[in-house]
Amino acid sequence: MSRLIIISNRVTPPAGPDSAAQGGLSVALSAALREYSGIWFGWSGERTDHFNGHIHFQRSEGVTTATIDLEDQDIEEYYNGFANRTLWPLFHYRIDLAEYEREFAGGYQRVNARFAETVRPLIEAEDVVWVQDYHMIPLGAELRRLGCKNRMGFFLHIPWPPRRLFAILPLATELARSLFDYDVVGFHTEEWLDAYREFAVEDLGATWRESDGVLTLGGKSVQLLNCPIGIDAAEFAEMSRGPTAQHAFRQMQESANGRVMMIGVDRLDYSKGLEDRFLGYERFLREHTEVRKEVFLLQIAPPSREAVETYQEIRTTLEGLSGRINGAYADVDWVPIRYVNQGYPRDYLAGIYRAARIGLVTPLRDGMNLVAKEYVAAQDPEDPGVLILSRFAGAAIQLRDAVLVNPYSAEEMSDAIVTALKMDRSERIRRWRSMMNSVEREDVIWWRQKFTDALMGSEMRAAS
Ligand code: GDG
Repeated sequence: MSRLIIISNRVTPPAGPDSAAQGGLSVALSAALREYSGIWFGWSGERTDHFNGHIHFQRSEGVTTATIDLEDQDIEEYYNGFANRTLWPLFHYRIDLAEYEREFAGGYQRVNARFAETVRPLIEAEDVVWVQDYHMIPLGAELRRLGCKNRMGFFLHIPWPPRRLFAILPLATELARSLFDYDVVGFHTEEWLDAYREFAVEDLGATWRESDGVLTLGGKSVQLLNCPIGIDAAEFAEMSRGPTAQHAFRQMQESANGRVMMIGVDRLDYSKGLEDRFLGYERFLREHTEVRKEVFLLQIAPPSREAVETYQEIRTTLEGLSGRINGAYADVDWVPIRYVNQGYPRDYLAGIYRAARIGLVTPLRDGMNLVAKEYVAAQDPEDPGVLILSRFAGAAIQLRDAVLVNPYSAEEMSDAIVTALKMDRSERIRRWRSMMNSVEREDVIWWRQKFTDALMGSEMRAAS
C-alpha cells in the first residue's frame, strides 16, 4: 500500500492522551498518517545558526514526524516575509498591506528548495505526497526537479484571490504555473477554485476540461478539487458535553449573570474583521439602548505572528477600540466587551461556545473558518445559539442557515445582533439542525478522504 507523506510549514504532532490540545486539522492529518503509515514533514519552529538538513524524527501515537530547524534569515524572508507579508495579505484581498521584496521571494524559493532536498530521500517510489498551504506552493515543482515522479497533491487553506488581484504579485505567473507540478490541487470553495482557473486559462493559456475539472498546460495536467474542510464534529460535540466543557459552561453562566453572551474566537489577525466587529457592536450599543445591557461580547483573540508589524498594529488598534467602547458604555455592573488576548484549551473553549447564545464569526475574508463550525457543533440541540456569519467566509457556502452578514457594514452587524436576540427557540433549533447536518456530513474525515481518494486515484507522472 502507498504511504502518505504530508508536508506543511509547521508540524503539529499528535498530543498524546491530551487530545484537547490538538486542532481538528492535526487530528485529521494524524488519522490519515496512521491509516497510510506515513510521515509528516515540516519546520520544527526552532532556529539554527547554519542550516544543515538535519532531520529530527519523532514517533508518537502511531505517527512519525520529521522536522528541520531553519536559519534566522530563512524565517525572516520566507515565513515572516513572503508567506505572511506578501501572500497572506494579498490572498485575503489586502493589497494595501502586501509587501513585495525580492529578498522575500528569494527566501521563499530557497526554503522550498531546502524542504524539497531534505525530504526527497525520505520519499519512496510508491509514496503519495500531500503538500499543505500557501507557504509551500512551489514545493511540488522543486520535488519534480529532483526527479520525484510520485503522485503529489496540494491543498490551499486560504482563499485564492481574483485574477486581477493575483496579477499584482511580481511572481504571479511562476507561482501559478508551479501548481501544474501537482496532480491534484484542492480549494475550500468553488470561488477560490474558479479564481485560480481563470488566471491559469486567461494569463497562462491553460486549457480547461469541465467534465473532470482538469487543467492542462504544456503537457502537464492538474485536477482542481473543490474540497471544503470540516471539523471533527462528533468528537467536538462530545467534548462540549465533557467535564472541562461543563465546568467552563457553568463558569460562564455564573459570570454572565443572566445576560446573553456573544462569543468571538479568532487569532489576532486583520483578516478576521475584529475591528469591524467591534464597530458593528458599538453601533448596536448606540442604537439599541433598550436592550444593550442584556448583552455582552466575549472576544478571545490569542496573539499571532507577532514578528510582523501589521500584527502589532492590529493589537494596538483593538486595545484602543475596546477601551473606548467600554469607556463610553460600561456601567458599574456591566462591561460590554471582555477582550482577552490569550488562548484556552480546546475542551474549555467548547464549553464557552455552548454557553454563548450568539456566535459572532465575521471575517472580512476567510478560506473556510473552523470556528463557525465548532460553534455549531458545541450547541445544545434543545436550546442552541445563533451563528452570525460573514458572507465572505468560505463556511458561508455550507452554513446557509446562519444569520449571514456583510462584515464591512456596521448597520448589518447591528441588525443581525437584534435578529439573533429576538429569535425564538423553534427557529433557532430549525437553523441549528440544518447547519449541524452539514457540519456532521462534511466533517474533517470526509474532507481528507475526498482529497486522498482523488490523489490516490491520480496516475504517477511518466518520466520526463
Ligand atoms: C486557516 C484559514 C481555514 C483559536 N483560538 C483558540 C483556538 N483556536 C482555534 C479554533 C480553530 C482554529 O484555531 C482557527 O481556525 P480558523 O479556521 O478559524 O482560522 P485560521 O487559523 O486562520 O486557519 C481558515 C483553516 O486554515 C483550515 O483550513 O478554515 O480559513 O485561514 O480550530 O478553535 N484553539 C484553542 N484555544 C484558543 O484560544 N485550543
